[in-house]
Amino acid sequence: MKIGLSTLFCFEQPFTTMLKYLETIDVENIELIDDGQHAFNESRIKTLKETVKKRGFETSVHAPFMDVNIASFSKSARASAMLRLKQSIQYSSELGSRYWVFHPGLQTDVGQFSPALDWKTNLESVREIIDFAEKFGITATIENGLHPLPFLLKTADDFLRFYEDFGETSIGLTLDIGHANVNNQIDCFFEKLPEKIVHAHLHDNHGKFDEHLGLGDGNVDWQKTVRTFKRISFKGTLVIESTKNVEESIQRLKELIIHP
Ligand SMILES: [Mn+2]
Repeated sequence: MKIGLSTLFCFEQPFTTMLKYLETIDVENIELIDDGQHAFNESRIKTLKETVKKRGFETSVHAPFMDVNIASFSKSARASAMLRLKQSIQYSSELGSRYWVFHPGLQTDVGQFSPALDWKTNLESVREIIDFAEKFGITATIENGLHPLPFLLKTADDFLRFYEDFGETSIGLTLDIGHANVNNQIDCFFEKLPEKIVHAHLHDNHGKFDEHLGLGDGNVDWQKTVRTFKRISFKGTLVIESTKNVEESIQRLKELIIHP
């Protein structure tokens, strides 16, 4: 298991500030966010490639998520979301990232009247995304969403249905522990989908909303969680996605991995 850090903790700060953080962080993997002030472009990819090489980081990328709904009924909105995501896949491939993490589609206002169409659109978009990513030599992985946002995939049972409907597929799951905690689903994901989990996001909360706290600052049982990742022989990266107490979270996770 490797330790990673998401740049979510400095997402509100300029790209150049994020680059400065990259000079000092001591982890194996960095998860970059292709959105907001940190959105990729040709020259940023060049700079990031140099920094990543110099620091010896592996990278993963969090796909654009702001106003992106791959299950949208609006043809133009879905097309613009897909275009943006495909551009992100191309940049991430240029960067040499292994995983590219994206969010499932959201139920729209009309979706409550035709939930089958929501579900179908989401499946079609996911198929298109993983095929496109494969062409660019990068692995797309889908993340569990959370309540109260109307994500189509939140619970382990949602994912079981998703995998069943999707048929033969190699798409892996990015298990977001913080999201799963809000949905009271941590144990369910480990029990029902252990072989699907390829990547993980770690942050804490009190089980009510998505606080993105440091590890140990909410009610997630981190010792049990890290032990479970070991038990299922998880080979991927545990990416800390806290926005507070980031250094403390890295140290805590290192200790938990050494002395589970
Ligand atoms: Mn996440």
